[in-house]
Amino acid sequence: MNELHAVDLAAGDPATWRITQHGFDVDAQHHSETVFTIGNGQMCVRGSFEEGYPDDHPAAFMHGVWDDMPVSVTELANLPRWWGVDLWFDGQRFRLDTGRLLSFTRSLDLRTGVLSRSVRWEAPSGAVVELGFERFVDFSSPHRAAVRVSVASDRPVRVRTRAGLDAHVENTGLLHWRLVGQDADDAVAWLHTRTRATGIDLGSACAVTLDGVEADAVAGGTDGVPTVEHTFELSSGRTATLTKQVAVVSGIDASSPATEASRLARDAAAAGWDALREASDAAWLRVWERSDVVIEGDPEAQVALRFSLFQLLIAAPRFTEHASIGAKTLSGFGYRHHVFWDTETFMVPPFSYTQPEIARNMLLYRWHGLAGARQKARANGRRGAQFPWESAGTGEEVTPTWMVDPGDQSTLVRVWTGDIEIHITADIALAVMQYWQVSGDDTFMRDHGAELVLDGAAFWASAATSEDDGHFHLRNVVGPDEYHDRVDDNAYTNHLAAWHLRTAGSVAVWLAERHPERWSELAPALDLDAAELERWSEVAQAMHLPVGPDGLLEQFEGYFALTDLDVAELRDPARTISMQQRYGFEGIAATQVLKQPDVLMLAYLLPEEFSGEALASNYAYYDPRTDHEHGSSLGPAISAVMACRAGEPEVGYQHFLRAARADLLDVRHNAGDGIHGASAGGLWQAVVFGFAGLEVTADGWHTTPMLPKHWTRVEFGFDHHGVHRRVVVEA
Ligand code: IFM
Repeated sequence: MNELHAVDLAAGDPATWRITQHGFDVDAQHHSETVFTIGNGQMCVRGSFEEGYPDDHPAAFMHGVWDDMPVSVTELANLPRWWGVDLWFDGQRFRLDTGRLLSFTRSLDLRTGVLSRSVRWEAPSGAVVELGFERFVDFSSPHRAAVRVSVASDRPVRVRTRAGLDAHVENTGLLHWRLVGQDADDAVAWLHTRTRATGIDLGSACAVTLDGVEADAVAGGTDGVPTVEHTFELSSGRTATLTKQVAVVSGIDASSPATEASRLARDAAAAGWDALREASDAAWLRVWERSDVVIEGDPEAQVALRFSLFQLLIAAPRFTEHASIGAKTLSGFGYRHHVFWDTETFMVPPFSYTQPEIARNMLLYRWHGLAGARQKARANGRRGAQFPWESAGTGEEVTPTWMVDPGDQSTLVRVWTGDIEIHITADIALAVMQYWQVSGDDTFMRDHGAELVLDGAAFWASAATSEDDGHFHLRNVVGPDEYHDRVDDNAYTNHLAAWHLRTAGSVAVWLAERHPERWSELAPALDLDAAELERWSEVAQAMHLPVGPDGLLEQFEGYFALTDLDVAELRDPARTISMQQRYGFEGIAATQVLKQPDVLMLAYLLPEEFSGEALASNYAYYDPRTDHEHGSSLGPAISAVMACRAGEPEVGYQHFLRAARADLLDVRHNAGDGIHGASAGGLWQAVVFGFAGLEVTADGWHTTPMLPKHWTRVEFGFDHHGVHRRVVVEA
């Protein structure tokens, strides 16, 4: 088992609501910055220290604040640093790489999103200082956050504090901000910046107060760094507390964001820390009442699931329908905040079931991106809407075309996903249908969902090519298993395309019958007539969907002829790199090893297409050929569900642990780039759809539980057609 990397997941409640770190481990700095990310569904901040540390990756991101970059096209601009507090004791700057660290504890309360840190530090002068840090991002409203620092010393000490804003921030070397204006007085500092390429204005402000000592505040700062400073004598036995009430507002939300941010910060200071905490805590409580999942008998599973839900909840767009959750959430620079199929397939379902308003926002983000999807389809000579493999602010394709080969940093490799990983269009339709099925939200379906499904179907009907064998084919695609790209007739893609076409046919009938006014508006706009609907049904029926003995599907044409690697090598516990790193891109593509479930992903999403026998034969064939340990982080949670469906919950539990540990234990050594959002969403699915076996159908819902043997009870809620249901599964 992996070491707990200084994250102590102690047993028992309230430990199962808390991530605690004892001692500072510089080697795990980037990992712990990710783990201790907090936020409110609009803005997130990594757990970087208030005072900074050499080679830290400090960052905060806000939905919508995109700026251009080379190669990856666009990314969210790292916000001006608003959480910083610099401290000097007897003229010596406090930072953990100086002086002597006597004790360090950091703790994230998942119930309230408050991050706290206690540090006992001996200054180079010999004074022993106790410092307490707390910060939270107000969960009750989009723009506010607060930081509080308390200091006490074992002997009289002269203290200088500097709290402000800093525009000199970067996205791993790239600069995104121009300075527009700044100022500070003895209570408030504010900053007005503008993104360099996209011209988005941002106002940041902080109101600074000091309690427990008498000290004059002085406005200060340098270009791009407005500050409020205090200097005072601190006698031993006294505690001074500095509070920084912060507001960050973008030009997307206000016409004068700097003025609005200053107003919000001053108001927050007048209301005080406790009032803001109360509002924020109450908002968290309301969310947890619907989202929490209780697992009894397994504290590690419990805390890991709450942590995953917490990370999704802070990144999910609660205040806008123009944003969604990127593959690495808002917690790091990984994948440049781009939105993949990870979102609809892995992250939307927990929201559809527990926070439907948020799921709706995420699906509306795709609806707002329809123009980009249509443009992509047209550029490829197709009809309808072809959703981008990676999307950002506008819904246009933003997948980079080349990347550095991780195995050989001097080489570039062509990235095909943006060109031909087309299954995302059906994945989005599936998320729409799932949301509709569980929420019963006909209004969304009438006004937005139907358009997403129908225009996606038009894409499939134009993308599938009719061949002499009498079938329609989808050639030169990438399926979920990216160890094999540029393949023909990927089973996942073909089956989902056929499902999408059939489903769209039913949606068209529903819309025409139930909402004829909307149908008569949409049909001409999307160029839908009887002939087009007929073609959808013809393509779906004649799609090339070969089935082998016992219902075994070939992952793509020619897959079974590839080299079958020794399973022992794949399962070798000593292996620490992915099979692709070991064999290279071309080498692994010549084998049957999978990066992540592909046919089994299909069986997971469309179980009605698999008989019991077909499920068993596909599971028996593909599961052993999957690079579970070092392949994609998207795989393990789905493998957990499939193991349950194959009647093997203990095997499922081993997969579940891989997903549970992805970020908390940094099992892939890349958590520093940000949370694996798909793994986090998949973890909820593993528990709810796998171990608890929840299934919602047109006729209602039921469970077929299959708990790991040491789990004694699972309890969760979900909203079914507006009614909150509670499910309790006991061993
Ligand atoms: O979308 C995934 C893909 O399935 C595997 N590679 C990483 C992407 C982003 O998480």
